This record gives sequence, C-alpha cells and structure tokens, in this order.
Amino acid sequence: MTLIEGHKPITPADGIPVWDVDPYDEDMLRAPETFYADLRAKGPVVFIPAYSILALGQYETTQKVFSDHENFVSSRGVGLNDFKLEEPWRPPSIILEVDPPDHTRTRRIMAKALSPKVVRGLADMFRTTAEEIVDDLLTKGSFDAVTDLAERFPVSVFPRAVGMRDVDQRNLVDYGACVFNAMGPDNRLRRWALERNKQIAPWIMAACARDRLTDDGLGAMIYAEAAAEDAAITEAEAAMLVRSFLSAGVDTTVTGIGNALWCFATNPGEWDRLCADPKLARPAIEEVLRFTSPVHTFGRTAGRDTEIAGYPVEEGTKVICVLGAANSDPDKWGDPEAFRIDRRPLGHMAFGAGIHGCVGQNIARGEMEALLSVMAEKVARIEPAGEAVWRPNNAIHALDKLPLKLIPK
Ligand code: OVM
Repeated sequence: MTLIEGHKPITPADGIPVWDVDPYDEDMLRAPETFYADLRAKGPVVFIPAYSILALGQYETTQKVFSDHENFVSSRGVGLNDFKLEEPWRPPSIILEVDPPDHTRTRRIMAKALSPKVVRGLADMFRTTAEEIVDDLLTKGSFDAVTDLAERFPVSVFPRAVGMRDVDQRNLVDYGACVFNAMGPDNRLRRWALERNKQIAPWIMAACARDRLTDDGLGAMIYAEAAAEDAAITEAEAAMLVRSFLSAGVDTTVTGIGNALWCFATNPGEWDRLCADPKLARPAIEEVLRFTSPVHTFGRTAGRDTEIAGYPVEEGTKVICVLGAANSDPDKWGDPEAFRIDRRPLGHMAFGAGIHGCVGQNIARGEMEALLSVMAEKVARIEPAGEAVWRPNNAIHALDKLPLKLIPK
C-alpha cells in the first residue's frame, strides 16, 4: 500500500464534504481565521484529499472526538504519520503518544509533579523573575517582545523549576517548535524540524539526565519515582518524562505569553481593565488562550471503525482537530472575534480535553499570571512599536516578531 504522509489513504464516507485546501499552507498558518471559518461552515467533518485526512472545526464535534480516547487513539501519533505504519521521527513520548493503560501510569506521575500544590510553591520565584525582567524592559525603548519577554521569561523560570543545570534559550524554544512542526505534513516546516532536531536532540537528551538536574526540581521528582520501591517507571522512562517537560513546556508558554502581549497591545482598553481590576488576570489568561489558540491543531487516529457526526469513519483514519476553529466557533462563543478579558470562556480547547488534556496547565497558568500581574502593577500601556509578524508552524500559532514599548505607571 502506498502511504500518504505516513498513513493509510482513506475513502471518505458518502456525504462528507471534500475540500481542496492546504491547512498547512504557510500564509494560512500565519493568518488562520478564514480557514477556521470556512472549515466550520463546510460541516462537522470535512475530507481534505491533499493529505487524505478528516478535519474538524465545529466546537461540538471537535470537543467530542478529541475527548474520545477509545475510538481516537494517540498511540499512533498525534501528527499525520501513523506510528503503526511508519517509524516515528523520534522515540515516541511515553505520555503523549500512548493510550491507557500505559498512559495512566505515566500521566499519574506527571500530574503529581505538576500539581496545584507544587505550582503554588513556584509562585514566588515566578513573580520575582517577572519583576526583574519587567523592570529591565521598562528602562528600554522599544524591544522585540518575542525574544526579550515571551521567550526570556519562561526560559528563566521553567528550566529552573525543572532543576536544569544546562539552559540554552535557542535550543529549548526550537525543540518545542520542532516537536510541533513534526506533527504536520512533509512540508518545508517539517523538514526544517527534522534537520534542526538532529542538532538539538542530543543536547536535549543529555540535559534530561539525572546528573544534569538538581535535587529539588520537578525533574528530581520524576527520577524519585524511578528510585522508589515498587517504582512505577524505570530510570530510562524518567528521562523520557523529563523530555516531555522540555517538549511541551517551553514553546507553548512562550507562545501563550507572546500572544497575550499581542492581545493587550492591540486591545489597549482591555489592558486598562486589567490594570483597574488585577483579579481579572486569571480570566484574561483563559481568554488569551481561547482567542489565539497557541496550539491550533492536534491529531488523532481512528483506532477502529467508528463514526464522526453520524458518518462512518474507517480504522486508520487520521483526524485533525482544529482547536483554533473550535475556540472561535460562533455557535459556542458569543461574538468570538472580540477579545474580552472578563468572558470566562469555560470549556475552551486550548489545553485540549479528556484524558490527554494538558497536564502542565497549572504551571502554564502560573507563569502567565505572574507575568501579567507584575505588568499590571508596573506598566501603564503596552504600545506596538512596529509590525507584529506571525511565524508559521504546523501546530502552533505563534509570533515571530512583536516590537513593543512599555510605558511605566
Ligand atoms: C511530549 C509532548 C510533546 C509535545 C506536546 C505535548 C502538548 C507533549 O513529548 O510528551 O503535549
């Protein structure tokens, strides 16, 4: 059988709309809003022949399929490659790219290391670091908020939380970008990722080793699980779970923070509201996540013959869940194109849904809250100082450049 993008080509069931579109076109990835709207308008499920995949963008169907780990598995990869048919581009993640019961065992360990209690213990360090960085930026004129703030803050606090001895901003951010680009088709972005990964992967794996981690971080907590009596994981698996921290915990929060700054720079009235009522920091974060969907697309594979919205779906079908489209579905959200920090968008899909829902979401929120709260105390206005440029990625909707100037209170 000839594979397409590393998976079995499918014949869509009668009645599923066929759409001749490339969701991974770089212009589309930079400005996805019309793609999101068109995808939703075509129906609950659409067939895209260019990649022989199904795509979902309406909130209800996307949420249902994404949470249905029994019919739509992760163990065959969450990108377009079917791990059952083709060699994965890197050793698969032992939490992301697995199903129960394997998933249950590793998920429990990661959830413990990333619990609300652990995150509360990091709050002071997050705040102090945010103060240092914001104070420094307030002395500058304009700066690039992508490198100098959105990257700098998480790269200052997250490796420290993990207990990393080796920190390299470029390698850490690029590794996340590689992981997410690798979820897409064999395009320029994915080919870049596979090349860049050759340089970074040895550095990443070395940085995950027990002796490259301090005794008091999240990494040490994972290794302690491997050292315990009746340990649930091996030491090699501990290294793989630390790799998951670095795969999923840097580029995602960098993107969330960059997107938050963009939201406020382009909606100064909402910044005024946050400054007037700092308790809005938490709901504001949720609205940033809904409004910009840092992870715009995530995949699943039909593990057996099943159905979507009443249409039969054959085993082996790759399904892309367009989280950005679900998060802007007018059937779910009133006036979805408006950025309103007091919206409280319960049920947004930015962290996914179901048993694979982001295990790091507490720490991600903790980082964003620390930074936004400190800025709300010190910064009167977040002013654009040039054109914002988006950076295409097969799974992440992130900025490439965001020139800003901060006006002190
Ligand atoms: C992992 C991993 C990588 C990318 C994303 C992710 C969003 C997890 O390596 O476990 O979750």
